[in-house]
Amino acid sequence: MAGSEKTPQQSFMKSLFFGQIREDFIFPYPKVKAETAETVNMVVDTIDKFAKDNVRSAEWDEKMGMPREIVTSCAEMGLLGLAVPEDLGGLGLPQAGYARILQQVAAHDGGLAVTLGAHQSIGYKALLLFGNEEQRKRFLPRLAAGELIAAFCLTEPSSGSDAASIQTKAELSPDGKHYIVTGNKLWITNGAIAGFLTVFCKTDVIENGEKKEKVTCLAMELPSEGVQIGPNEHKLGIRASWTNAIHFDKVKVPVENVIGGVGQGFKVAMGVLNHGRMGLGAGCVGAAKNAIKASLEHATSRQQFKKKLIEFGMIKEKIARMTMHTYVAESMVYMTTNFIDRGDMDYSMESAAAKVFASEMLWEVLDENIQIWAGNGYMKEYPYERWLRDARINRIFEGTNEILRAFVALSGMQGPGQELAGLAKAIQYPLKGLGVVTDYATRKVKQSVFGESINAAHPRLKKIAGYLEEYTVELSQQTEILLKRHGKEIHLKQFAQKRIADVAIDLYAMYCTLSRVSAAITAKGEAACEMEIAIAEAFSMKAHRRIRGNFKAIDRNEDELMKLIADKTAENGGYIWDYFKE
Ligand code: MYA
Repeated sequence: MAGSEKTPQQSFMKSLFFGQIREDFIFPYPKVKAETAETVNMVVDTIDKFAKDNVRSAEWDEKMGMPREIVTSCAEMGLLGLAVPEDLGGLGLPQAGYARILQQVAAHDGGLAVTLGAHQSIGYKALLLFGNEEQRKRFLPRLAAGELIAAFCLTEPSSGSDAASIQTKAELSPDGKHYIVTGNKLWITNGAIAGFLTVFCKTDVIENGEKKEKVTCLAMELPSEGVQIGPNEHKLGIRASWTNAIHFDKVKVPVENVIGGVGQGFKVAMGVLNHGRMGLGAGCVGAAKNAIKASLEHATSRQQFKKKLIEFGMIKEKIARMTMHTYVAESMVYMTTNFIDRGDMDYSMESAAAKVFASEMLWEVLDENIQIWAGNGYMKEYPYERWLRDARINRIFEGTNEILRAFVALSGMQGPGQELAGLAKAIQYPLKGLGVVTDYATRKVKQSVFGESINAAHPRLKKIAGYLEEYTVELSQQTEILLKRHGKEIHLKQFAQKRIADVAIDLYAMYCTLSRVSAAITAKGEAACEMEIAIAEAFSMKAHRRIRGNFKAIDRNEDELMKLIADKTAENGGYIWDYFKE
């Protein structure tokens, strides 16, 4: 579809739900500017050298913490102000450069990546994105220099996925000069070392003459009277990082420290997380690359039945899948960071999709790495069980993959849902609504007769483009069927949401890969891109089978049976059978 044509939403994935392919958003695959690449590559080398001499992952895991001086050394290397503008003391990197560096840190140590990520992916990101000039000048230089370490305080004992339900309260002081904050935050990364907290609280606001409670984001500098930091939590993985509960008892925060406006905190939190999820996705790519290297080390040296492991088909299949999924995840991450760097559109769905794909990819890669290392992989003597423990959190934090799937499905369906509602109204009042009906009808006729076409992909990848053209139109058709079937109840239909989200994530993954491999063929020629082409084709064939299955299951599925099994299991208080008592 031509780039200049009107689209209902300024987001690539949202457009897919209308059956539209905004080629102009994703082709050509973004290229990093030479000067950014130079800086980033230098920092990457520095990290590798530093890690070799200083990162002691096994020891940190065992002792449940890294020395505080490691964070200081990271600050000295400029790693705490990666995206802070240069005039405020940072490296001024775009999101893509930031992500690439976090990717490298994660390749060395998950706990260290989380510490640096919690500081700048989310800890002071609200300030960077929504802070006013005075606030940015007051805090960012010290945050970039590591004088202040930041933490993001959203989660509470009773508020995890449901971020809007936080209870921490900020009340305006009688003189109107301060907010008085009281409440509890849970599992706050960097809590124990933080000097700067981004705290989300409920505040009273007046809207249309009515008093309401809305979320507000506050910058809190420590030490502050009334702040109590709990002990470091015992965790399954990322044990090198600090995770603490934080209690606020009537803590005074100046009103000048409101970030993004009173009552605007939910949007601030979501904006921060949309960025944060890209750092996490990139971290997963870094850790996966490292695991592939480890798997190969064993697969190419260990012999069984007089053959190297890599000569066996079942091991080849694993290595191929690990490489393929890492490449696809990387393609999604850097496509999405480019949306952020362009600054011109909504990338919330894309960043959620990349986080889900990358975190599940890493889990699978690390699991297969242990399988390849087999008995050795299971032993503490090797780092692989720790890698798996470290990676488990990625499917949970910065939005569980379940809540992000629901978000992808419902955000995608929101536009078509509004259009259908508008259509229903327009049909009721045919004269007034003629324009709406004609626009919709024209698009539908065009899509069903001519389909959508992809012109910017390399001709060598025609087959993949063909799948995408077909499935994008089908996504919009199936969305419409679901919306007509369930109406507003679609919010409650999580089995359906999961299927639609999985299709949308697979489609986005295919589009990103198609664009990247097209660019590679154009730059290097087909012969030099044999492996990239194989990855794009193999992934799209696998995704094609999943997508077909998901579409089919929209009408023919076992959802009711699964609900019955779950409900009965819950009613019975667990699994009831015992073969020896039957
Ligand atoms: S931090 C804690 C992480 N917590 C979460 O991620 C919470 C997840 N929950 C949510 O995201 C929201 O509550 C959901 C919305 C999505 C469920 N962008 O009615 P609504 C808009 C833009 O749907 P709800 C941590 O883990 C929406 O359009 N806008 O709201 C630390 C609507 O707008 P409008 C968004 O049902 C980890 C409005 O908001 C978004 O309440 C440390 C209301 O929406 C969005 N995304 O729930 C990590 N979502 O009214 C360090 C919603 O205009 C990591 N909206 O229509 C470092 C990396 C390390 C790497 C290591 C690798 C090895």
